Amino acid sequence: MSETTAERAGIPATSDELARLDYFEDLRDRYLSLDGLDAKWHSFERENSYPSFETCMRLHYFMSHTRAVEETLDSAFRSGHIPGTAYFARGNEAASVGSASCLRDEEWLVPMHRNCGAHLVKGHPARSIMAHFFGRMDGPSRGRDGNFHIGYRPKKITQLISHIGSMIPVAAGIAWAEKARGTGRATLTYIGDGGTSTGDFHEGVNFAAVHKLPVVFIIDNNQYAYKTLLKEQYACKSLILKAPGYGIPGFLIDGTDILLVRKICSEAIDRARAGEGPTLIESVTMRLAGHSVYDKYSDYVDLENLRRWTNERDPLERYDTFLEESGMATIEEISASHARARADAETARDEALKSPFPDPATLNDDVYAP
Ligand SMILES: Cc1ncc(C[n+]2csc(CCOP(=O)(O)OP(=O)(O)O)c2C)c(N)n1
Ligand SMILES: [Mg+2]
Repeated sequence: MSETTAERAGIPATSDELARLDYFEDLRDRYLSLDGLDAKWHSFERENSYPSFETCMRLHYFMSHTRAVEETLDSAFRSGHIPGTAYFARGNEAASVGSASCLRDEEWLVPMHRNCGAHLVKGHPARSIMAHFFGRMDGPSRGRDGNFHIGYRPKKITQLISHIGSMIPVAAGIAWAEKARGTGRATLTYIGDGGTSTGDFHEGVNFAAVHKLPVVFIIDNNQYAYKTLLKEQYACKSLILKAPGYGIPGFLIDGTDILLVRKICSEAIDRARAGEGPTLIESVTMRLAGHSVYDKYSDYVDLENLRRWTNERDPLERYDTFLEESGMATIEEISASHARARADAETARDEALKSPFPDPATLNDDVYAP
């Protein structure tokens, strides 16, 4: 089926619709675009957005590998191999893999703590990520740090600053440098729904908008900031309504649909490369587990909402179903991809556990202390 002109152009969204916006119900097979105060619904015609078989299966492998890496780390934590704590991103695999898969090798990825999939698809080996979590020498910080406070310079992935919001001005700064050098390269970064309440978010997005910088901002709206609910986080109906305030285009999408994430992000990255400035994308998912491994999620989560998102919007299950129903892949091909993704995660864990701990005598090496 081909996309009609009306679908491409969009159907105006009324202010009444925007005031009643429901992330679960209203983003079924469609997305919202905002160009100034011009808000439009677009239906998503998956049939027009099929990548090649190889790309489809590559995306599948990395989504499955992301989940396998995080589940392997979760059991390693329970076996006592991870000092401190660990944050995982069950439910965010499509948003992370779909977006970061649009970047070129020479472009910078500026991830947050729920973007394991972005690390993996950009080329950060699972073995390095795991060695970092285990506090070993083969991790990028050589045992000095843990959790997702991690970067990987060989693949142009920045180290994460723990203070929420701080990476937005970093991404804007990288994009400013790319623009000054005339490289034509885009930069991609993420922020949580909670992170949008920080001053750094405002400063970074505003600066990028004013200077038309080649950067794409993805708001990973997973409906919680630790225990803080969305209604306690912002008073507008959706975070995408902030885009017109900055004078940049905005898109509100279902972040559990990898083909939609790929379409919207690749278009935003192309605009950045072409010198057309930043884009704000609100990617809605649900954090399908606790804030961290020690969090008693069931104490405060809306269990009915969690059940809906788990049953109907698990990104991996949605993509498995799509691949099979569209005839893109057979059940055997899908199962083989899952098996390889898991086996690779387990091999990475075994290899990472062979890496030594740092020598205590070298504790202060490479550590900045004024
Ligand atoms: C300035 C700051 N305050 C608090 C924290 C502790 N903290 C780490 S993650 C997190 C939740 C952030 O929520 P959100 O931005 O929605 O991201 P999510 O964890 O949901 O992906 C908090 C409060 C921090 N790292 N930095
Ligand atoms: Mg959040």
